[in-house]
Amino acid sequence: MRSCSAGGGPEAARAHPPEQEATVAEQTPPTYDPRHPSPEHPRRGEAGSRRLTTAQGLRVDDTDRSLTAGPRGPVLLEDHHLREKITHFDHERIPERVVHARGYGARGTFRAYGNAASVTKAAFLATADEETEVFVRFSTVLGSRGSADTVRDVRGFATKFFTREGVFDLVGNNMPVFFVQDAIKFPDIIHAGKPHPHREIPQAQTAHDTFWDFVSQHTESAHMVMWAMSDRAIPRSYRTMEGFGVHTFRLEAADGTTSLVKLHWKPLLGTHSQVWEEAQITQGADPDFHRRDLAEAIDSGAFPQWELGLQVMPDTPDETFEGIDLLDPTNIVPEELCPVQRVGLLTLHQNPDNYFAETEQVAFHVGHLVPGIHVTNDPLMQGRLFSYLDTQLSRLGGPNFAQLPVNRPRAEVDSNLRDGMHQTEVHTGVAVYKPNAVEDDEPTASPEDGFVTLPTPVSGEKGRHHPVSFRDHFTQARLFWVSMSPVEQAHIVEAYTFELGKCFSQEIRTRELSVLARIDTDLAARVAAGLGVPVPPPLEKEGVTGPEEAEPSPALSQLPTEPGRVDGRVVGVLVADGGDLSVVERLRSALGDDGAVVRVVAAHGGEVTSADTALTVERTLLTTRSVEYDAVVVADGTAGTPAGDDARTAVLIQEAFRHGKPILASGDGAQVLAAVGLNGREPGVHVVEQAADVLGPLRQDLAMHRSWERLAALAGVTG
Ligand code: HDD
Repeated sequence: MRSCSAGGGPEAARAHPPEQEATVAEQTPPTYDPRHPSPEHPRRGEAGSRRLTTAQGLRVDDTDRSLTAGPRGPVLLEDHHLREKITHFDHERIPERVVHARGYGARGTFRAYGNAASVTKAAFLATADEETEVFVRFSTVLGSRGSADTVRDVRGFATKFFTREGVFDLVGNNMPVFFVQDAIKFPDIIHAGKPHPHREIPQAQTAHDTFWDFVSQHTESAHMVMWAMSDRAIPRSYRTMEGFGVHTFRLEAADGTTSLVKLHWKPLLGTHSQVWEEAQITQGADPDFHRRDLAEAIDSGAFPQWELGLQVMPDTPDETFEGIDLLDPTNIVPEELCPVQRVGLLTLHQNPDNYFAETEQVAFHVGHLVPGIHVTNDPLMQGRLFSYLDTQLSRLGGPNFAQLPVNRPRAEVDSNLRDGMHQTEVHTGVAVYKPNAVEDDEPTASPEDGFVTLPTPVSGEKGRHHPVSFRDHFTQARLFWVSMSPVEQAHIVEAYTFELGKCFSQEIRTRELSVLARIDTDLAARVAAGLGVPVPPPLEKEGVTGPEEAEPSPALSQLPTEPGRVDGRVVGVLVADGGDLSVVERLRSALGDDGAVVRVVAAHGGEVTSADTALTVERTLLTTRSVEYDAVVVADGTAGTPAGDDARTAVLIQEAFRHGKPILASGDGAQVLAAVGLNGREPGVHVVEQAADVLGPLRQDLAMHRSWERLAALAGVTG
């Protein structure tokens, strides 16, 4: 079967002898795959029988040479394959998300424990052992789609639950509060944080004048800014981040009782971060650090897991709890006041097959709710209910984005929504209205088990209000500050000093320092000292109150209180030809079952060999950097070799040291440490006699994430 219009000639005939052609039946995938939603119209054939075609299914004879009039003649307009190929390419990009443009997704399942039934009738939460498919997208907020993963920023944590009652989207962040209380300010805070419009710099960061100009004047942001300056803004991995629904939701149980509820994701690997210098180096050494980490962990079977947690509070008329206004999204409810109850387990076990089709086209919306979960009058949440649908219309080019494979509900869809751009359904029937006598009034509404909005009372005068309970801007910022350990406080001081140090306007710096002075005098004094300026008096602002004295909330600190899991942790082992290579095998067999990865690092590529062993080199000193590892081991036999003597080895060890990572040396590896001034008596640095002795201290240190004692000492604080 040859086509004249595709330019088939004798050559093409030779390329496709008739006996090798696959039949249409052979091209049909055998099983239904939700990502290829139309089994009648398969896009791919079986491996080994795939043929390049045009968008119309026409087989292409040659995709590398345009149709020309003679070997040196002009290209002909009639070459449809050329025009289709170029036009399609020209339109490959869609507008990136205005915020959260840089993201990475994964598929998984959510399994309910069933104990949430007393709080919500949502089937995916209330039914014990019910499994629900999910798609999760993690993101940074400010950077463009091609920006680096490890910038200082808030991380998005958006989860799409494909429940049997419809799609529920939990569009959260890795921080439990937000910068502004009212959605009307969202464009302003984002404009202030994004690159300056005239030069479009700086990319993906808040360390510039417009951001600090905004937040120092909108002091409701003080609490969120404190989170953004903390280690939470530079996570070690998406797998080690908490997630939060931020707003208070109203949950409804089967018996009609309602509660005010905050939602949390608790990572089973613990909550861990990088340190700032490490995050900065990672931006250059591996801009894809977080997406690579997640993809590799899933590929290797170290599936990341989070428990969904609920803080359940009484649904009182004033919508407060212990004096905290639950409609103000700049407030948390400390876990010590209202414990987080775990109600289900999220497991991410599958990477997307196609970044664009899935991660880019997934469309979340705060208004995608299921029976048993309701929104509240939080003014930030109310604005979001408008924004997400609106943005998908322009981002995805029309109202039918729910039909894209990644967004398709698993619950049956039977609506009277019709037509529009990119309609892929072939709707049948004529009665697309209600009530209708033509088709038995179907589909019918479900007043009993459909989504029924709660009849919550609404009253008040129209106006642009500023409730008194929204005016305390500082108590919770102070609460966060006093809940941090000294080393975490030192990191916060460093972050404020870095960011304000990047501002050019002295007025803005001084104004922000006056905000800090209102939160805590010590914090303000330390940042001012770093900037080399005097501490201004605490900010005075009409109509703004706080801080009240606040009890610390230990749950906010990230310092581990006990050893954690080491899944996906990476240990770099520096080895040399002729050295003791046994340490690699020992560590692999001991840590491999826990999902940790051991990488061989050497001076050269290929293999390193010793008497009876040969190991494949995975990283050389040219291709690696310390940020790739959670711990560094220097094997016996490395001293005096090109690996041991290389200046980049010294940098690797010095960086690992500054970033609080476990460092171990066996045998003469001690001399390599000695060359950078380490003797094994420093916290988290171990010099052992032989390879067999490495494992114990390494496992212990990895499980605590970092040497906190060393990080504290480096920061000049104790504890
Ligand atoms: Fe938003 C995307 C989280 C406030 C408007 N937001 C977006 C994403 C996350 C959040 C995780 C990325 C979703 C994805 O991966 O596709 N946003 C939040 C949180 C907020 C918040 C936790 C406060 C509690 N957002 C917020 C406000 C507005 C928006 C107040 C507007 C009034 N957000 C958007 C948006 C985005 C978005 C413009 C951009 C792309 C998209 O929606 O799909 O509509």
